[in-house]
Amino acid sequence: MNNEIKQFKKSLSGHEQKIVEESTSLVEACKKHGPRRTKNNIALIQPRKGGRPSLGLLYVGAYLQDNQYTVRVFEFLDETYPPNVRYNRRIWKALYDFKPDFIGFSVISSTFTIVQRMIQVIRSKMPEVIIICGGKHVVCKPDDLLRSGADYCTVGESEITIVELLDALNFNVRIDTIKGIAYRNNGGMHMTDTRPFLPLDYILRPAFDLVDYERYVDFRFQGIPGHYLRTGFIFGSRGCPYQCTFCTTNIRGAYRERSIDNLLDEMEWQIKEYKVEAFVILDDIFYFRDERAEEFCIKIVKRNLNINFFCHARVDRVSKKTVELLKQAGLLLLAVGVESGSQKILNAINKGTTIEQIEHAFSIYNDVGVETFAFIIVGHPDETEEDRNLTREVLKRIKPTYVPVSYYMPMPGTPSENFSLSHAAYLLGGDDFKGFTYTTDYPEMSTSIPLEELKKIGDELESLSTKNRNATLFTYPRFIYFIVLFVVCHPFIILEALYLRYGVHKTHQMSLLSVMKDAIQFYKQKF
Ligand code: B12
Repeated sequence: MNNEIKQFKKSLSGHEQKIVEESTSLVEACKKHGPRRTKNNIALIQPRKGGRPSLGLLYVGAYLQDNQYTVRVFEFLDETYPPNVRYNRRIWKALYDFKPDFIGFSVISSTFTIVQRMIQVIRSKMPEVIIICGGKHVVCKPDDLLRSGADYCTVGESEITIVELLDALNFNVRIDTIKGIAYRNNGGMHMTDTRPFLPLDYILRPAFDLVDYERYVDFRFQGIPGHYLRTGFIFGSRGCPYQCTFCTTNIRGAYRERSIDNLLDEMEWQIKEYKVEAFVILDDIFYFRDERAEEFCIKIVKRNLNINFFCHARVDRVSKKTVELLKQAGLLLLAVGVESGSQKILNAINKGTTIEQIEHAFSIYNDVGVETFAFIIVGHPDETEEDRNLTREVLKRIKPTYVPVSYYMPMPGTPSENFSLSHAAYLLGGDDFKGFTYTTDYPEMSTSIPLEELKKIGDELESLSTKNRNATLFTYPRFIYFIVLFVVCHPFIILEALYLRYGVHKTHQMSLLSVMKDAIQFYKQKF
């Protein structure tokens, strides 16, 4: 056993060692059965592809590949944009031609209704295939997918669960002993014991080769907001120690960290393999502890990685020394959940921060000269115009670089859901949620402000940014070169985007550049 594994095992607690041993022997046992398997093809489906890869799917893919399953990822595009229907037809054909034994869906709440429809299509076209669902919506509401026709759900982190489940289905092993799954049984849902969390350093890297990761890296403006860099995506931890009422990260989750060396090893690997210039660190909270953030900065410089990065932090955990180190190490943009300028609302969402902490943190960020991405939420049921005025005042005082605004959205399994749905039932006069898509298209679920007005409030707060993130893209000559080339080569895609933005969706952000971004998104997503 090489030194590195010895070192790693030594770093584990007794409990973690037990989990690693159990998981390793389990995976090894499945590998031995491999050659005798009859069902070997698994299709992993991303129902609505975004500008960033779904690493969750690629982590699962890595374990399936490691166990010699034949794995293919199929990424469908958002069909609310008619041109994507043609594109998806090609993906469906590729899926049928692959003749999968298993189909695995990655489901978040905003793609739940899409997955429902896809399961019906698969049930009619490929009745023998076994359908397995995983992902954040499954963590919150596994029965939603089982009642929609899925055979099994893997609940929570599924790297080991998926290997054990497929092995059991291949060799008709009893499945009620497999931790972390749910399935229908005698008319009800049966959920097995919770799968223990794996130490993050033990987990294989995402199987980036299952998607065209080069195209994600080269997407550039879906990377760090306001920047046009070849951008990689990476996790340094999972979960979050906090309990905001609107967030689903912590349902069946727990905050765990990768070692900094393990994280930097993957960064170095992505830089070498994909010529990554910058990273979006996707953690819900990356800058949590000063000592770990400082270790990260010191080692990045020591390893001479020379990259930029974007990460998340909290206003109640900030030291000037660490922020200075983060800037020197390549921090380009720091995302912070400000959420509201009203202490009443901060308490209502259980944010655990104060207005004083917000102001203190931003005085440090602005002193050090770190660009900031200040998340704001509008539309909380208790929010009044006076609360929104407080938010305006605070934003004017703290001067964030960018102010991305989202609408208070009741997420399944979160405290916010119980309130909003009862409120929604009153609004909608009944409890038929068929049209409900858990996307921001339905803020009425939690506030009595009409959508159009809420969007105007959102735009007005967003205009309190000290910079326009679209405009900063023009500081990159490569972006200007790309835009000019795009306009010359793809005039019809731009006209299509104009028609869809002004003719069909009538969305509120009418700036020419947002239309251009749409057009580029349409075009660049088709890979
Ligand atoms: C990257 C990301 C995106 C990307 C890609 C999203 C995607 N997954 O499709 C983009 C930028 C497109 C995106 C957009 C949005 N996102 Co987002 N996003 C994330 C983020 C930061 C990381 C996801 C990830 O890779 N996690 C890491 C892996 C390890 O965790 P995981 O995904 O849960 O995967 C594990 C298990 O769930 C399971 N699993 C997952 N998939 C599968 C599939 C199979 C077959 C199996 C067996 C198992 C399995 O195994 C995995 C490994 O253990 C998460 C936050 C987070 N911490 O997860 C938010 C998150 C998923 N996003 C969220 C939201 C709300 C959105 C938006 C609606 C935001 C908005 N208002 O517009 C949009 C919707 C876009 C859409 N496609 O409809 C919420 C979802 C909440 C919910 N209940 O669904 C999250 C959880 C943020 C939060 N804290 O609330 N997002």
